[in-house]
Amino acid sequence: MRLYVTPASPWVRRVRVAINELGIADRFEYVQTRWPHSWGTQTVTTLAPDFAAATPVARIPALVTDSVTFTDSNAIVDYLNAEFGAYRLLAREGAARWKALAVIAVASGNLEAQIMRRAELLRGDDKRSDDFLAKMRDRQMRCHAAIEKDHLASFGETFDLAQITTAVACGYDEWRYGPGWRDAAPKLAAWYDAVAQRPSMKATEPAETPQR
Ligand SMILES: N[C@@H](CCC(=O)N[C@@H](CS)C(=O)NCC(=O)O)C(=O)O
Repeated sequence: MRLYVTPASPWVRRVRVAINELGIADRFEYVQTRWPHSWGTQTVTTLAPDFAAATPVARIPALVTDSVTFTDSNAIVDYLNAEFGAYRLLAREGAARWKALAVIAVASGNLEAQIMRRAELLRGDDKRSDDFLAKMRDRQMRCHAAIEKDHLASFGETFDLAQITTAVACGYDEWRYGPGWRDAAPKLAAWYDAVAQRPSMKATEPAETPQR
């Protein structure tokens, strides 16, 4: 299987953490993608031909298997959880599934805000909207606080997809925007400091995307 990646992407990271937690990292070929800083607002015309051919969405992660191509992290982790994880990272059905999906939706909303904020920042001083940046930051802080208030106490022993997505949202915020998020959710920050030591998290710490 071929997984298109970059070390800066939190969506890629949640897939890679899931892969490492499932112990199946050696089943994948990891293909590094390259992006110009204009990716946030302009069509990227310099994508490698194999990547462009694999995904009309032209975003990462994308997973190419012998039988199917997935162009979204949710579809990828759903596939890996079912095919290789015996539903260990996300319950197949029932209350446990709905509870996890509720957490994932908040953590993903947080990640979307962080990526939109990043794209806006890349537009440059003269074009960016301070109102939009503030709106995204407010969403991030609300999401961190809501996970702390509504979900943290019920996190179980398994570092599952709900926890993985939450940890990746914390980690990206810290890496891109600094420790300010910790004020919004100090208990979540303490939890994050512990799970950030897991080998799956250590092996996938963010780094800047190679430029093209
Ligand atoms: N909902 C998608 C989001 C994927 C996404 O936004 N990826 C970003 C990298 S963090 C990307 O490829 N952006 C390039 C672009 O938008 O042109 C997922 O879960 O995979």
